[in-house]
Parts: sequence; C-alpha cells; structure tokens
Amino acid sequence: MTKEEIAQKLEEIAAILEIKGENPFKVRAYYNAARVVSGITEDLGALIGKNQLVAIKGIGKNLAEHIQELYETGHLKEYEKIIASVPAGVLEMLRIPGVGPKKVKVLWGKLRITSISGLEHSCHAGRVATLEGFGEKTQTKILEGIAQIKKHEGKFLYAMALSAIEPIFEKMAKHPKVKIAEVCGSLRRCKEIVGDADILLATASPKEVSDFFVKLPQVERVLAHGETKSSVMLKMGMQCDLRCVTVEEFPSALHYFTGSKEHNVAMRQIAQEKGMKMNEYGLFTLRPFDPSTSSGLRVSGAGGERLILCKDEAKLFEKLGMEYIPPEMRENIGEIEAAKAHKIPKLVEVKDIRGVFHCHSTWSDGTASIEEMALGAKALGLEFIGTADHSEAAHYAGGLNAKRVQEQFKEIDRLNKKLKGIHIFKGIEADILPDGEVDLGEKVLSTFDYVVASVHSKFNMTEEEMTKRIIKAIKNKTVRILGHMTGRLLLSREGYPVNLADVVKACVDYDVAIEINSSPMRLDIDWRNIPFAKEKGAMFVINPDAHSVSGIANYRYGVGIARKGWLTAKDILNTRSIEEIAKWLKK
Ligand code: DGT
Ligand code: CA
Ligand code: CA
Ligand code: ZN
Repeated sequence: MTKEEIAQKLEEIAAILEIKGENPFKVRAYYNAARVVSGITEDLGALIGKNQLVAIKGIGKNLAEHIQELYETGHLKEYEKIIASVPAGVLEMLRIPGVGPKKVKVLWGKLRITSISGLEHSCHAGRVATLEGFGEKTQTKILEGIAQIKKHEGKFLYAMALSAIEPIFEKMAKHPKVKIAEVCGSLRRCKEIVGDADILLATASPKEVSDFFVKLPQVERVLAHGETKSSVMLKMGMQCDLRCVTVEEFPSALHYFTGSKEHNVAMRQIAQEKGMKMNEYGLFTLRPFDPSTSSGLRVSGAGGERLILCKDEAKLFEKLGMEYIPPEMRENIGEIEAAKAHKIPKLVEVKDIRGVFHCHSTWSDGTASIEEMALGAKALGLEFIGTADHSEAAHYAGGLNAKRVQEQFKEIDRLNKKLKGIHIFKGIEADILPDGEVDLGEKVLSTFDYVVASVHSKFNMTEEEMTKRIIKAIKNKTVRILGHMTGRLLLSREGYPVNLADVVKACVDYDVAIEINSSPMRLDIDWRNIPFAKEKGAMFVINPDAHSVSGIANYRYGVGIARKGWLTAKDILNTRSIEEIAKWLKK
C-alpha cells in the first residue's frame, strides 16, 4: 500500500472503532496515526527497512507494526473482523458533509440505516429529526449534504483522473499488439472536471487487446466487454472506456472520441456543406469523382461513398479546408470559425514556461523549505521561482508578519547567492481584507518583488461588495497579481460572487496580472472567461500555488487551462526572461 492508502485505511479503522463505540483513546490514536502517516515526507519503505517508524512522534510500537503490515500486505489481520462487521454503506455515510462517526453510530444503531439513499429516505420521512441530538436543522443539513454528493457523483478532478489513467494507458500503449494509443475525451481536451476516461487504440487484434484491458489490476468490475468496445469501472471509482480501431480509422476515431460532442456536431455540418460525410470511421466523399481529392481516394463498401484517407488529424482538418484545431480548443466556442479563417492562435506550451510564481514554503503552510522548492523548480528545468507565503491575516496558515518577512528576505538573499541556475523572486500572497485593504500595509508590501493579493476570508458578501473589495485591492499600487479570481474549490465549494467584467477591467487599468491558479482543485480564473479578459488586454500569470515540491509541477495544468482559453506565450508573464519580468514587476 502507498502512504496515502495506509493513511486512509487508518482513518477508516478509527471511524469504525468510533462507530462501534470503542475506547476513545484508541480511536484518537488511530486518527492521529493517519495524520502522522500522511505527513511523512521520507520514503515509507526506507523508514520501515531501517526500523525507524517508532521514532516518529505519535507512532508507538503497536502502530508501527500495523503500518508495516499494511505497507507489505495491504491488510490488517487484527481488524479484518471488525471492518467486515460494518456494512460498506454505513461507512459511505461519512462522506456526507457534517455527518461524522458519532452521528452514523446513532443512525445505524437507532434507525438501522445502512446506506446514503436509506438516510435520504428517512430524512424525507422526518424520522432523523426525531433522534436525540439531531433535530430539524440537522436533518435539513444532511439532505443538503446528500444533494451535494449526488451533484458530484461521477465527476473527477482532471489531475486525479489523469494520474489514475496514466498507468493504465501506459500498459495498453506498450501492449505488443497495439500500434497507436491516445487518451481521448475530456481528458485530452484538458477539461477541469471529467466524467470518465476514454482510451483509443489502433490494433489488428482488438479481441486480444480488449481481453487484456478488462483484466488489468485497476479494474473493479467490467461494465461491457466487446471486441472493439469495452467499459470498466476502476477501483478508484471512475469509468474507463476503451475503443479499438484500425490504423486507417485512427485519425477519424481520434477526432470523434476527443469531442466535444458540440464540436463534433459542428464539424460534421462543415463536412456536409462540402459534400462529404464525417464519422468515427472516416471522412467520405459523396461525389462520384473529384480530381482535387483523388490522391487518397479509395472505394469503400457503402454505396458509392469513398473514403478520403487521412494519415493524421491535421490532414482531416486540411481536407475540410480548415486549420488544425488543438484538442483543448474543441468546445465549439468559435474555434471552427477561427480554423476556417486560418486564425487559430499559436497556443502556449509547457516548454514556453520559464519559471513560476506563487509558491508556499515552510515559512507559512508549505511542506518544503525555500531551498528545496528552488531546487525542485530547477530540476523541472525552470529558471526562476517566486515565493508567496501567506500574510499575517491568514494566521491559520502560519501567515508572516513584518518581522518574519525581514528574516525571510535574509534567507532568500543567502540562497540567491548560493544557488546557481535558479533565481528566487521575493513575493507574498497577501490577504485582501474585508474592507479591500491589503494585509501588512504598503510599507511592508513595497519591499517585495511582487505581491499576489487574494481573498481568503469573509466569502459571504454580495457580488457588489465583493467586487468593490477586490477592485480596491487591485488599485493598491504594490499589488501585481490578483490571486484565484473566485476562490472556488472544484467539486466542493462555489466561488464567491464577483462581477468579472469589472474586476478584469480594473486589472487592465491598473496593470495587475490575472492569475491562472493551477492547483488542481482551483483552476481559477475559469477558462471560459479567459478569452474575454484577453480581449480586454489582460496579462496572465500561470501560478502553481504549490505547497510542496511536487506541487510546483501543477503549472502544467495551468498551461492546459491557458490553452483552453486560447492564450499564446505572449499573453503570459511566465514566458519572459528574468530581466523582463523584473522590469515588468517594477512598473
Ligand atoms: P466526460 O466524459 O463527460 O468528461 O466528457 P467527454 O467529452 O469525454 O464525453 P464522453 O466520454 O461521453 O465521450 C467521448 C467523446 O465521444 C465525446 O467527447 C464526443 C464523442 N461522442 C460521444 N457521444 C457522442 C454523440 O452522441 N455525438 C457525437 N457527435 N459525438 C459523441
Ligand atoms: Ca470521457
Ligand atoms: Ca466515455
Ligand atoms: Zn490563496
């Protein structure tokens, strides 16, 4: 088991013990152990090998043995019985916001509820409100929580879906009978939230390949298993579809299964206008013979239709008289017209990004030192990194006061002298206070290379109040970047209301860059609003909002979002040299 899986298991055991009414000290020990395990930064295998688990605070001999057993076998013999004694549906109720083990214990014990749908039913019948310690208010809250879970069912964060699908894709792509492989659907389009994963393969042995696919260890159950079309439910809860086609069909199938559906419909329309037919098997001409397209002509089976052979997607677009449309743009929001007019912008690429801003360190709520973060950025091939620890008002995240800022500057100056090949910009993520003032004040803020201003508190304002608050911060002359435009957390929290047009206009007027926050849970500003902001003349900056060394690589997700927003390298601050950036920041 991985560290994360072990932590999850320990937490599950703690919850089960609590539901079962076991000794509270024992319960707390397991919750604690789960937290400790997820916070371990060293390699767990190495720690176990050196017998060093017990040296960690919060882990005794007994727990150390349990962790080792989980690490090696994935099971805990001592708890198998007690885990099996609690129905899976009872544990699932813990997913409902505001429903913890204590409540589950009562719901299960008193009302014999063993599933979320059973709970929903009992709430509607008013039975939950009558339980001791519950009441009408709690019952309503539970119903709201259930509605929220249902809304998010079958939806996954892009990054989570991608990391689940990568090992599967790799195995399929490496299969000796597979000639070409590609991830399609919303994942290829870099949608911030995806429903399922789609894998497309070119092979002459579809049956053999499909049989291999449905038997992968990540598969929980098989939903459909045909020769060319299979679907499975993965253990992590997401569906994965597989399609096998021939090498000749591949480009058309790739285009079709990349979607979006709306883009496909519009493309088919264009084919029709040109006297052609387009589907997942190919592009066909309906005219008897056309010398201009005769080069790749082949007679197909269906009555007089001729397949126009295309070696790749680019050729497909070319045959329709269009410029190639990158997958991220295929949302039918004007890309078809742009491709017809040969006005597809040259989208920014990951390799264009020369460095990142907005990184947290152990000075506030990050897990790595500034030095570790800088070296991590360098290892990714970046030329610079900008720190941005929280400011004092974010006390829950260890925000910096003026004195700590001074100390941090000394550390950064020292590192900038010591480290070669990576420059550290001094920044801060300063809170936009409820009245629009920026935390720490102008005197301290003006000593930074740059200030990211973000809202982290008092979200429940009206749109008018919030817009006024943010614009006041944008007008603060020390602020150079507006952090996460709406504060949304994908699949869990709506953003605060803002008048986007007014905020964008203020950013343009006061020369403040708009952050594309690239944390997988945020991806905020929403890509749908990027073209508008670009048209108004906004400058963008792709920020990983990293809280660990591995989080620095988040900027790749931001590049995907920038591409969905049709941005070029020129629109993005991170593509410039250190000198150019220093100049821009001083403006
Ligand atoms: P998702 O899975 O909900 O995140 O979104 P997609 O876009 O991956 O959708 P999915 O998995 O249902 O289908 C994959 C692609 O197949 C989709 O992007 C376009 C194509 N497709 C599916 N159904 C239709 C359809 O009814 N008409 C057309 N033209 N294309 C479709
Ligand atoms: Ca899909
Ligand atoms: Ca699908
Ligand atoms: Zn923030």
